[in-house]
Amino acid sequence: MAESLSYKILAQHIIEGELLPGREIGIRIDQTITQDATGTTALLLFESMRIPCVKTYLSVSYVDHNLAQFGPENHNDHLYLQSAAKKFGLYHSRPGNGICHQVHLERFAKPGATLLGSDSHTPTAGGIGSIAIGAGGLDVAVAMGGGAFYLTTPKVIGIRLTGRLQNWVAAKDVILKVLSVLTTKGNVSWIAEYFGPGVATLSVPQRATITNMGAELGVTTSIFPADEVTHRFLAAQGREKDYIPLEADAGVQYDRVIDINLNDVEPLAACPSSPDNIKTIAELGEPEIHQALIGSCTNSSYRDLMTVAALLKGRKVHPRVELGIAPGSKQVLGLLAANGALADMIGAGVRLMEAGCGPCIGQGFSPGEGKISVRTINRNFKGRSGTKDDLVYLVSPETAVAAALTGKLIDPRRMPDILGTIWPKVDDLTSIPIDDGMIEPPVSAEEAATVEIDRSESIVTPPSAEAPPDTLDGQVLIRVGDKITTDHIMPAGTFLKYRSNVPEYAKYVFNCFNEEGQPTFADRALALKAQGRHGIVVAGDSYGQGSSREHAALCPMHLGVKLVIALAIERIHRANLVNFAIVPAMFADSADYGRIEQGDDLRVKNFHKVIAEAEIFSVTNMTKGYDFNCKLELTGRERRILLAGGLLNTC
Ligand code: MIC
Ligand code: SF4
Repeated sequence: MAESLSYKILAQHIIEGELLPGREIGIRIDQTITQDATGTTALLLFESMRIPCVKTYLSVSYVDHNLAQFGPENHNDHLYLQSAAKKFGLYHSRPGNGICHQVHLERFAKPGATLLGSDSHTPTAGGIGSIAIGAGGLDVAVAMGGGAFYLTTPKVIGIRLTGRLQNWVAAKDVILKVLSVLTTKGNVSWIAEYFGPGVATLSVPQRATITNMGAELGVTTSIFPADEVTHRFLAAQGREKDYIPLEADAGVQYDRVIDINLNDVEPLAACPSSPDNIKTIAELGEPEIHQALIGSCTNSSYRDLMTVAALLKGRKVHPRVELGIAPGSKQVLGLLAANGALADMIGAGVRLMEAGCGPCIGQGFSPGEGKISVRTINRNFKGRSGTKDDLVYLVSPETAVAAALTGKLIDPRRMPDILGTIWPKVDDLTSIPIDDGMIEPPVSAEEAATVEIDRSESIVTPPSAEAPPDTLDGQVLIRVGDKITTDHIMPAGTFLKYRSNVPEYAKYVFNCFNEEGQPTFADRALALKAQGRHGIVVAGDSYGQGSSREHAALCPMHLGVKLVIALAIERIHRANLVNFAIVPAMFADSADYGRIEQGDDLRVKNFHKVIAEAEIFSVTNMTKGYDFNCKLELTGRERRILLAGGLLNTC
């Protein structure tokens, strides 16, 4: 039978189960990524498994998120990660070397490999033909120890690309177009596989922009074939030996097909405050902007930034606008410095930022209130920029630079008329001077044995989970709406410094919903815990969208939360809940969501039996005096993990 590319790679890596949509499979993981915001916890959990050395072909620990270093905590984490990498056989990419996904694409990602990363944008490597999946840190730790990664066998959406992008239209516009069709909801357990004649017109970094933002669709991953374009990209990186041609079999029947003619794609924007709130730029009426940010793992490749530099050359950023640029990697920054493009940016008045995540995750460069910020990043969830009621538009580098030069969010195709500029065609480099000096390779086993792990006091061992009680005597600590992201559950930005200290970080669970002068979510949860009772979270559709951060499960767990009841829960967050023994349930009848209020006491009897075998179970609302049904869609493995009190207890 003709097979999709995704199924071919999955079939080569399957260890348990059968490749049948909806069934759980376990796959072997070739490579892993951790980064400093999730990596400290992941490596602490790996340490607790007492495995002397990683068992993957390659595991890389990146430092790219917490570069602001307000106070000692981030630096303490970085030193821990550097020493743990030496001890356990990981590569260590030092701060300043760049964003994990960009560096991984350049230096390590391979067609046909499986990659698991404790970051939701790990599917960036799908641009080179890897099956690259984002997961919680504990799942990545298990994979580092040689354990399988379990997932529901996805269905495959084939996205057929034809034609060629017009000048001024970018790969970012393609993925925004896909988001306008598929939205950020309802795509759990699908893979987006790109195919068709339009594929060959896109470079690897362009493909990676598209697969990167597949994370916003909520799909398991996105993938492109590996072809001559991939071959040239790898050759330029001095990695020709990593190339293998890969594509779907002719005549493959995808579970669904979407057609995109690249000729017809227009410059688009994801408007405040969701990546699927898509409009054409032309529709927006050219609003004034005050800020532009070019960077992030979505759009900070050499090609992106050379395009931007060429447009800035000899011009000045509009006086009302601050333009920040954060290159994706040291390699990109070095190339821009060597060919003079950096001088063109600086001459135009750019605020140059470190090669790292920086403002993408709310670390500085927060926009003023009511001021429009256009950004080439991938998420515009309300408040993620660090400003409560922010107005962030997600756009391509071409659109961002046009806005920065004119002060207005204009269709970049108007640039020739307004500024007399021609479209700069940037060719990919065929050879790149390679300097991996900021990547520390693993040391020998003898040297590793002598390494002392650098563990400061700010690094606190993560608390362990407990098995659920047999009668759940709980209270609804909060009832939230649809599309609640992990940024709502656990804020990032300036709170990132508490990532290695769960008791401290847990004080800020659902921080954006806390009201001044009122007990916080943490206060309410701890008061309940002190009575020997448990917290319950009630949520709407698509709960836990966005990042892979397992702290969105780990911190509520620490506060005594044992049950989440939602209309739907997103893949990575759902897995993290199970890993930390919080039961992820769904309303059997969506009308029951509207009947529950914060503060209601809920009771579930025979909870152990329910977790062990029930598909439907009854919950009593003690406060309002009625019963309602919930669904449990769990595999046998997940049921065992929950009953054992979390994944670590089963390792
Ligand atoms: C993000 O973009 O939200 C992050 C920060 O990269 C997260 C990881 C984290 O919270 O540390 C992600 O995307 O998984
Ligand atoms: Fe970093 Fe932003 Fe990419 Fe997350 S989305 S990895 S914060 S650049």
